[in-house]
Amino acid sequence: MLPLPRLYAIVDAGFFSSTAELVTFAELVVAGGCRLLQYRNKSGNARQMLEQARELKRGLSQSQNPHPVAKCATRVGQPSVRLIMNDRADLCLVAEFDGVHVGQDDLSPESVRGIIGPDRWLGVSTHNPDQLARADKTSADYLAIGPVFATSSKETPDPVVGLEGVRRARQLTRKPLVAIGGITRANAASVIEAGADSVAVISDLLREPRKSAEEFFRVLR
Ligand code: 3NM
Repeated sequence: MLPLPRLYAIVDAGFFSSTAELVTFAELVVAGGCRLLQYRNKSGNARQMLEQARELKRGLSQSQNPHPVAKCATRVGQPSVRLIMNDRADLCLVAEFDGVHVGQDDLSPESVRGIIGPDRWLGVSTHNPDQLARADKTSADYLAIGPVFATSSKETPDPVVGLEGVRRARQLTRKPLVAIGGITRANAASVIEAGADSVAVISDLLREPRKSAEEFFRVLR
C-alpha cells in the first residue's frame, strides 16, 4: 500500500504562461512540503508536453539537491518528490516520471500497467460508485474520487459528489483514496475526515504556492 502524502499538487499547464513559470510554481509547492505532484496538460501536443515535463523534472531535482556536497544529506533527510504524468504512459517513461494518472476516457488501467510495469505508480480518476468499484478491481495503486465540490479548473466536470461521495468511496475501496475538485485549505480537513487519504488541488495553490502548501499541511496534520 502506498504511503500517500496528504497533499497532491496538480501542476496544470493551462494556468501558466511559460514553462519557467510552471517550474517555479512546482518548486514553491515543494518548498512548502509537497512531495507528490502531477503534471497535467490538456492542450499541449506530445512534443510540448515532453519538453515541459523534462524541465519540471530537471527543476525539481535541482531544487531538491542544490549543492553536490549536500546530495547525500538531502537524500537521507528528505523524502524525494514523486512526479506523476497525467494521461500519457509513453511520456511518463520518456520523461522518467514516477507514475501515470488516467481518467475514464484514457487508456485502461491494465493497458497503462502493461506499459509502465509494476513499480511505477498508477492512479485512476473516478466520479461515481460504479466507476470506483470497477477501478478497485484493477492494479491501480490509488483511486481518485471527484469532483468533491464545484470546480472551475476542469472542462465539463462530472456532477459534484460531495463529502457523502467521499464517504461512499471510502466504503468501496481499501486502496489509498485521493479526493479532488474544489478542495481548499478551508474545506480540506472535512474531506480527510470523510475518509480521503490525500487531497489533490489546483486552484488553491496557485496564488501563494509555498504558503498555501504549508497551510494545507497545517490543517491536515
Ligand atoms: N479532476 P481545483 S476535478 C483535474 O473530478 C480535476 O476528477 C477532477 O481543480 C475530477 O482544485 C479537477 O482547482 C479539477 O478544483 C481540480
